[in-house]
Amino acid sequence: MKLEQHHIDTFNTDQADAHARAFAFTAEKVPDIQYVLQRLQEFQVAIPSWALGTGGTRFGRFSGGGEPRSLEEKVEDVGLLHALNRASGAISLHIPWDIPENAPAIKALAAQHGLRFDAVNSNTFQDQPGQKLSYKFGSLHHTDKAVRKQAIAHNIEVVKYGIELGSNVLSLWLSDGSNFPGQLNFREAFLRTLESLQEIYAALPADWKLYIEYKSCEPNFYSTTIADWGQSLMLANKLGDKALTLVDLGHHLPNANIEQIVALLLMEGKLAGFHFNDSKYGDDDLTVGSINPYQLFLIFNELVEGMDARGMHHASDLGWMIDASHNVKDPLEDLLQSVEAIMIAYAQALLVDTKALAEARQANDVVTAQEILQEAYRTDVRPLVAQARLLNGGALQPVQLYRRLKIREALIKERGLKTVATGL
Ligand code: AOS
Ligand code: ZN
Ligand code: ZN
Ligand code: ZN
Repeated sequence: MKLEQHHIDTFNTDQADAHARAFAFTAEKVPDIQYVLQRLQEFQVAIPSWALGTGGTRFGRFSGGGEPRSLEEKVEDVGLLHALNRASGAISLHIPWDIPENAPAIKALAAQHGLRFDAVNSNTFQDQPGQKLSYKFGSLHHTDKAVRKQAIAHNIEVVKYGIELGSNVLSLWLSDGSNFPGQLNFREAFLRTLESLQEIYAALPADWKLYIEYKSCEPNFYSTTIADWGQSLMLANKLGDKALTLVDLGHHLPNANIEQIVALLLMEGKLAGFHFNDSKYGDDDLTVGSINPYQLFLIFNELVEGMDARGMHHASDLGWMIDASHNVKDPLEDLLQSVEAIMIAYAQALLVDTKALAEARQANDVVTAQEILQEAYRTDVRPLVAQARLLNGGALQPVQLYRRLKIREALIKERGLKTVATGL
């Protein structure tokens, strides 16, 4: 089965009346509905190639079948998501899981689906077959210069692939750290990381950015060499303007105030963007908005306010990406849910009465300040998000249409039941 525009149009026609009523009900209360719809129509979230298969845990992996067997099929899956929601217009690749053997052909295929290539990700947290030196004790922070050199060369190679694909961001996450006290000299490990990053930074083309992702723990459980936003920011500041701090929502110690971190990184001009996901315990990588949608809204509230204050363009001045995948859902349905959750939080943030909020804050009227935020958060903005999708040519209810058209069944038929996509 091939998803075609007429499937979407027929489905939307069936739902048109119910949608029009719901939209009118919400839109009536929004002072500048055109502004909100335009922002929502522009907003795009990149899909990570490694989320297109069922995620692994170290205990097991249960493929639902029909997973992409090649980079081409990964691009096709993201194309499918984008056709349904018109808000997933980019794919983020991971090297070496996604080596583009024929970059112009992959680029052309992506363009056919209206997709561009978002950040390219390097991998120095696993040893690859045939690799000379091991990353068992880290990569860019390694005590052995030869290992550091190998990891630096890999990152520079990833940039080369990115250039061929038209990407302009290298996104870097290091698992480097230590498992036991005494294992590592923290200061020396940090300085070796900085030195390695300086070499990678020097190899970046002029219009490229380097995103430095931090993570509190895992796979190392005593220390991580880039463990938090302060450590990432220190590196980014020392490196220069192209280096920025990437926030993955699952990478903080419990109860961290992520929205405050976001506000300050943005203020400093050092926020790269996001890996969106949700979590209850740690780096759970659950569907965005499935555990704590209020936190997601509060983050978007800081983003909208902070980006407006700096004259930034919401859709294009930060990197928006999902980093979530799970064991028990159809990955494509999961990704549709994640994008929807992001759009909802963004729409709610666009509804915040910022002027009234500023006045309440000035007067220390705590109750009113809370009421203003929750007024926006408790508005059912789903019809606004659906309307933006409709205007973009997408489906009013992407998951419903995906199921109605039996897309997973068709993918299983085409690709087989025992497929396992490369990834975690
Ligand atoms: C790891 O925990 C990070 O979230 C990275 O973004 C990682 O590169 C990604 O999960 C895929 O490897
Ligand atoms: Zn991440
Ligand atoms: Zn992670
Ligand atoms: Zn994660």
